[in-house]
Amino acid sequence: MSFLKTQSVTLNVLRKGSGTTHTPATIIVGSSKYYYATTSQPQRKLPINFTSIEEKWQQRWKSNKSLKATVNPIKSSYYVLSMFPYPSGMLHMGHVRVYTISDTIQRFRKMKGYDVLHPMGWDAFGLPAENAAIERGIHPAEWTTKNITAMKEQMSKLCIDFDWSKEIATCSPEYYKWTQYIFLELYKAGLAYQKEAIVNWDPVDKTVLANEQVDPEGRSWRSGALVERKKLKQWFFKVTEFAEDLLKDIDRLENWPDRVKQMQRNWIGKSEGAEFDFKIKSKKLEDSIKVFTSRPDTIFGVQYLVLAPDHPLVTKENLPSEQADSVLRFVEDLKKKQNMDAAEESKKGVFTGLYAYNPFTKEDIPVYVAPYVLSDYGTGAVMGVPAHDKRDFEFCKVNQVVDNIRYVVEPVISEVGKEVNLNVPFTADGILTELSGSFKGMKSEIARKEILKEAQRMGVGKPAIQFRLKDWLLSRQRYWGAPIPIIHCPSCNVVPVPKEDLPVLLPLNVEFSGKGQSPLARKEDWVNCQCPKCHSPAKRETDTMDTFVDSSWYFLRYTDPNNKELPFNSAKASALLPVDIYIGGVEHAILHLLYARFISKALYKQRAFFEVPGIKPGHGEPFNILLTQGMVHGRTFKDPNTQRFLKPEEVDTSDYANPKIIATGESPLISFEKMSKSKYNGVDPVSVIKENGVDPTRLHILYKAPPSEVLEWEDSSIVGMQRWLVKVLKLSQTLKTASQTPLPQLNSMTSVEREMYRFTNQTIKQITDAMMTTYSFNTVISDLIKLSNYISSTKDLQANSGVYQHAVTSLVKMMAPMAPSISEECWEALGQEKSIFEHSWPEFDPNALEKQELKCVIQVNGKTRLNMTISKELANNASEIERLVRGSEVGQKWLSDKPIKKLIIAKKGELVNFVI
Ligand code: ANZ
Ligand code: ZN
Repeated sequence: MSFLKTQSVTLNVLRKGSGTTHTPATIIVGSSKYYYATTSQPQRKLPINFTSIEEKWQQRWKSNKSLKATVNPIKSSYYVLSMFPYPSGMLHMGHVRVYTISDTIQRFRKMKGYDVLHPMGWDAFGLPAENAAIERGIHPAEWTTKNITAMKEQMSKLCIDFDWSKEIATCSPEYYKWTQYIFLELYKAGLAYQKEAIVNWDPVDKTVLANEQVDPEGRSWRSGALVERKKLKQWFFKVTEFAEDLLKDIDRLENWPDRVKQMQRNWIGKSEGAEFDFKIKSKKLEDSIKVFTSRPDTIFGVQYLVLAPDHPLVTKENLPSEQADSVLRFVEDLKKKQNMDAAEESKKGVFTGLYAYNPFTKEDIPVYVAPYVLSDYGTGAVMGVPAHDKRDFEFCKVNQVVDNIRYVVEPVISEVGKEVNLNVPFTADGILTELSGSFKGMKSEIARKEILKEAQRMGVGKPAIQFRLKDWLLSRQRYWGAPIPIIHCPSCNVVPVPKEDLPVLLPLNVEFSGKGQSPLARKEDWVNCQCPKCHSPAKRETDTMDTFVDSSWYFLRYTDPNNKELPFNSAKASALLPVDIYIGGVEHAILHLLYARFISKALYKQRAFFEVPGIKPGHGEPFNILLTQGMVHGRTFKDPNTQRFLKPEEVDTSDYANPKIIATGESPLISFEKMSKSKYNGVDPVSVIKENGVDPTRLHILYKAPPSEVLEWEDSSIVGMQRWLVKVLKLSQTLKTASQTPLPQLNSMTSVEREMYRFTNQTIKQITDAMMTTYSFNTVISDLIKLSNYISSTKDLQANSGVYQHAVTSLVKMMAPMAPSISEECWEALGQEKSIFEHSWPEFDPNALEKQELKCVIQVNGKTRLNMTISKELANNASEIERLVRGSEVGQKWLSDKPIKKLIIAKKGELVNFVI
């Protein structure tokens, strides 16, 4: 998925109506100049050459056929998925991080005996390719293919073990044929439809723009023209049909981060309340205005109604003739407003001349039109309660609707602040005042129910639920995407392309100017076709699908990537879904994951795949565990005087901790920030690997921070990982000549052996746990370092001890998922013939975990006098403990020959108190 796609343009995006501001991001495009922080560290002297060892093993793995088989294929399948990248042409550290994590998990699972699926592919449609075509004259297909080749090459350097036999590219006809097929399935199920929607229109280039192509001032990124809002027919997926399921089933996602779940809940935004009818008082029309409110308890405070500017009532025929012209002029002016978001923020409105009847207060109240009421939420009309809603309050003031704002709810503890502040609305729940008739004195919560009951009785209202979630606008007036498989016929209207005619191929021979209609619309020989129903001349749909459609089902295709009959075989998909663990950036927390959930649920409902009973999370949820990885931040230098970002060549970093600005000799300001071109703080993964080796880099990434936290990239500390790997390799080499010795029985181990065996097993237990449940690879690595320190500090055990050998082999095996090449090298040094990945993960021996010795605190009359290590078997043996204490010098001193009145053994033998 594209970190890059969301980063592909340096513009700010404001999602309409949500108030969510997406942070501006920066382009990292294949061929553009990109500054990398220099990795000019003093050359380190290391006794091994990581690159040559890594190359040796990569070669061997390639030719080793038996590696493809799982170690012990009795266990079930395990699907490890990392979000597929947008082929920008260049890997960045974020990619390296995500694939290192997924590779570690999948190698571990393979060694555990699972039949693992770890696929990779390309999210290959999208705007940057089209822009490359417009700006540089390269065909999007060519640009994309080149980038894929380049990135695959870079990936191969990272030693990531992807199953390339499952590779997919969303821009290939073999893939998008099925994206089109799924579109048709949804169409057939009534889940894809067309309606008018507002799009960003560039009046200079005469083209539709994506939201990302409109800057915060509302100007086109290319022409600089102020973008207009135009209504065009667009295609939608009916996500709202699944709103309730998408919301409810979030509770099933036990293994998703809470933060992501909350973001999804907020996005879906369920709101419960009521719909009220207000009868219009007009000779011209017999109608009522329906409003949606979340606060039925404020019905007595309704002092006016407000309609959205494109509410169906707002027409010349419906409005009183004195006001009609001015209202329509107001609405027209709004359409021309450059910045609609600002317009919606504005509380200016216009009186329609209409009045409506509030059935509770029995008053006629004025009806207004204003842009702060959105046409696509609720009923597109609101009841104005200035006393209790902030927006209504402001509207009332700005337009001088009424001068007595009527407070119908007051704070519960009314004694204290009985006087309501009339300069602000009171928006909380409270107690209904005497202005609420028979509902006076009720708490808001109860009043909501009672008023609703009364409204139902009078036939003027009913309970209602609203979702903030909107249907998914999926059509794009763009070339580089999957064509929507629809034909428009003058007599039959909208006709789906018959499935046997799929794919609707994207014609390659088109012209890219970036102006006017999309290249597809201008390609007449492609557009003109025959209606599949009546065979008369017809036209193809020229819109293509949003790339989120491509990525909303790719994980299903991986389960059966070469299927020529269907998008995937249902039994195959059912066997592998839900994805066991999905790893990717948190920037996809909302849209991608929501769309993938929607498509999965829609296909699941059609039984395109099903669930093996008992497998969580169920109900067509596609992803079981979600691991959202944090960003990689780069070391950033700024001039302390000007705050200007400094380029790598302006800073002398030969002393890593004390960099100097070359021109002035001053110390720059140092911070860690999101890597970006404009901050010159990017790090090129390929050169990092070249310089430091793959395995040290992988370990470094995993060690510096837990997966979900920000990683502050400092390649100066990779050397720590290099040194440790060298140490483990040496440790393995000490065993080279030793003959392999079996593990002795627990009870025949010496105490030194017993303790090392315990330590090793304790480490296996902890690490296995972390690899299965917490993914805290940083603690895994520190546990491995502790184990290797323990092994090398145990001087009493020789290389030919079975316990010692067990400790070293376990250490190397547990290192293998994270540092595959060096672990193989160690494994070979240990005299092993088969690849380490053909061996299984070490199992821990629960019997070994108990400590054989007790650290025992000896007290005399409650005062601590002595610490002693005793054998565990003696823990309850009072006379033996007494003998040992008396036998020691200190014990002898405190006890001398005095008789023992009482001997108290507490804490399972860890505390012994002699009362004398
Ligand atoms: C009267 C009222 C009184 C309201 C009060 C709120 C507080 P949520 O909870 O987010 O769903 N509303 C309804 N439709 C709207 C539209 N199309 N455009 C703008 N605002 C709209 O918000 C529901 C509330 O948002 C509704 O409840 C309505 O204002 C407003 F003390 O009705 B309320
Ligand atoms: Zn026809």
